[in-house]
Amino acid sequence: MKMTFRWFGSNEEKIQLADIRQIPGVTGIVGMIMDIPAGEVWPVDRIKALRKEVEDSGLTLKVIESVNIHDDIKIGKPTRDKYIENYKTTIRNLASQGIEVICYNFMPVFDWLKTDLVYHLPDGSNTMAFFKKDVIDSPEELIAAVENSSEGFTLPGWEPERLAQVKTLFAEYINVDEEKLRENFKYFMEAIIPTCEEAGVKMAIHPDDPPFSIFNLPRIVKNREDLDWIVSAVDSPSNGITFCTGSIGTDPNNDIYELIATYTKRDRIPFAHIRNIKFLSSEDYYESAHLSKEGSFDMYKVMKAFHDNGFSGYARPDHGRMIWGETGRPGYGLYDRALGITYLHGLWEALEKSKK
Ligand SMILES: [Mn+2]
Repeated sequence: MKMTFRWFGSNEEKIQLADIRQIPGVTGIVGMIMDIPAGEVWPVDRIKALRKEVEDSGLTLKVIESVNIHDDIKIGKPTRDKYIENYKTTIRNLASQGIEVICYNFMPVFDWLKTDLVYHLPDGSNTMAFFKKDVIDSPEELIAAVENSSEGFTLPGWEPERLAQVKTLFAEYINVDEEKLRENFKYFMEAIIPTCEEAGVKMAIHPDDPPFSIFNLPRIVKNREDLDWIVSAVDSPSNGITFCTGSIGTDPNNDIYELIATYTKRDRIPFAHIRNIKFLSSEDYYESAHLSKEGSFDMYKVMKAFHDNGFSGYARPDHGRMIWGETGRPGYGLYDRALGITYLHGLWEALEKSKK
């Protein structure tokens, strides 16, 4: 396991690379370039500059999260071929700078969804939460609510250029059901995987968050059946999964320990998001501290499933709470993610040593 920390770039962050460097056991950054719209080529010089900045701080840049997929690819419009060619160029450009893993998702219109970005916990900290009853019927209203509580930060997956087109996009997805979305996924993967194999890059799809349909949009990364289909759609080690416990695990029917074991064994998890959540009902939850007893997952079992099946990929603690008065981009503070990392390392060390 190679432990990393997501960082949005010096123009986007209060958190300094020098601070991340001091978290024990963190070797690398999960990077991104936020101002490149989906569909455009990532220029080599931009990637090189980011890499230099990260490496100058004593960290590595091996994982990018995310290179977003243009909606024309997901919808299957004739223009998709142009965007697929751009994506292939981006893959080559990233590989030329040492990138090994690209995290992405295949969710229509927008990315992850929480209904409360500042949910207060009894200990005085706050965190993100999801209450199914609060999923507002109109996407516009929901977007306004998210924007109002994002503390002024651009949230990954909720970029302004994307939100501006929401209405148009909804209309374009009217004829895209799950079957059609799968077809379009396969078309995309068949086109890019040879490039990935050649360049030595692994694609790692992030599960849908939440793992069920919202606003009647199709979802194809929700459960074991979906994951099985995805990894078989194009059978290549470059077609992998970002195993996110806090997304796929929010459906209580998904046995995350079994899923981790299955896909680690098959060498299809190049990247993992490891966090805990606390269920308040079978549908509602908040993102708890990482500790098993603070949430609903057995984090020892999570780490054991990775460990015992030979996980050697990149991992990050995913989200954290806001603690000690920290403010910033919801889910992405410094302190609680650092605590999470240290705890995950503790579990890992115990697993390593008890093996002998
Ligand atoms: Mn995640």
